[in-house]
Amino acid sequence: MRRIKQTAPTNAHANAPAPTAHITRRTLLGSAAIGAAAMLSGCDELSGNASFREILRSGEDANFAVQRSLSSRKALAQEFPESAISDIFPANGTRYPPLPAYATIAERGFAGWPLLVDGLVENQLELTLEQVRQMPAQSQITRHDCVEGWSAIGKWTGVRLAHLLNMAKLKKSARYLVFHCADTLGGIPYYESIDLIDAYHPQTIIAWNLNDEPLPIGNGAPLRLRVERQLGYKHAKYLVRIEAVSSLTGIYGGKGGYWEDVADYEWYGGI
Ligand SMILES: Nc1nc2c(c(=O)[nH]1)N[C@H]1C(S)=C(S)[C@@H](COP(=O)(O)O)O[C@H]1N2
Ligand SMILES: [Mo]
Repeated sequence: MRRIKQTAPTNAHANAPAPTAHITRRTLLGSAAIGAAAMLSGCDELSGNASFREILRSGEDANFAVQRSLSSRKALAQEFPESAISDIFPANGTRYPPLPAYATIAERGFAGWPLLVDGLVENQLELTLEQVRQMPAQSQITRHDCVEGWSAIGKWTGVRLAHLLNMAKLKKSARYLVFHCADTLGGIPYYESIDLIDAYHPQTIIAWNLNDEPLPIGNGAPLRLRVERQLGYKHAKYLVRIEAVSSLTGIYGGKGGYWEDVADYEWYGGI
């Protein structure tokens, strides 16, 4: 941890304001009135998971604050019409992973790019890009908000993370998904993590297209996470491995993400 803290972050994030300072909370407020019962009935996939059931039980102890935050976590991010898509979708953070193997596979059009789903799963999945692209796809036009103060609207196409998790079958002890990336910033691997609420959220996808074209290298080719209720830094690019874990302790710096480790960004970067 100390080693990481002493490493100077390599881009403008070092000078960024507190991650959520300028982002409004209206999306949370807008859904706060939805009752916990309504939220639970739409929650089949999650309710099959033992650790999530425990969270729900703690919510049943008349802890209204817990129930309210769970129901707002289920709300959808705003979607936009095609006409709202930004002319240019910026690339931020890593724009080209420094690993030599990345350049090699990029030259082959990412043929055979591996995606491993492992950790606390019954069925480890060793997938290729081609297999992932064959999976049921959905598209969504959403706004990406970076803490550096820019936003852009893009159309993302990919498979629901829930689909992959249903194939892999999470063990009861799984509570978080860790997203391992092919790039490093300042020599430190980029990674991110989310909980099971976001993992099964209907807009959480592993995307391969941006605006109906394969992801540009700057935007995370060939696979990236879209977790639409959260800020830009959570959307891991250059995805090679999804690991189910019971705790974030001991994973890299232990705070659940690259920017969380090096600059104390909030682990839940809600928009
Ligand atoms: N692997 C990886 N993922 C990453 C980053 C990165 O540097 N490496 N930067 C993050 C940040 S801060 C933002 S705002 C978005 C930028 O996505 P974009 O390049 O498509 O705009 O990716 C996020 N995911
Ligand atoms: Mo960002």
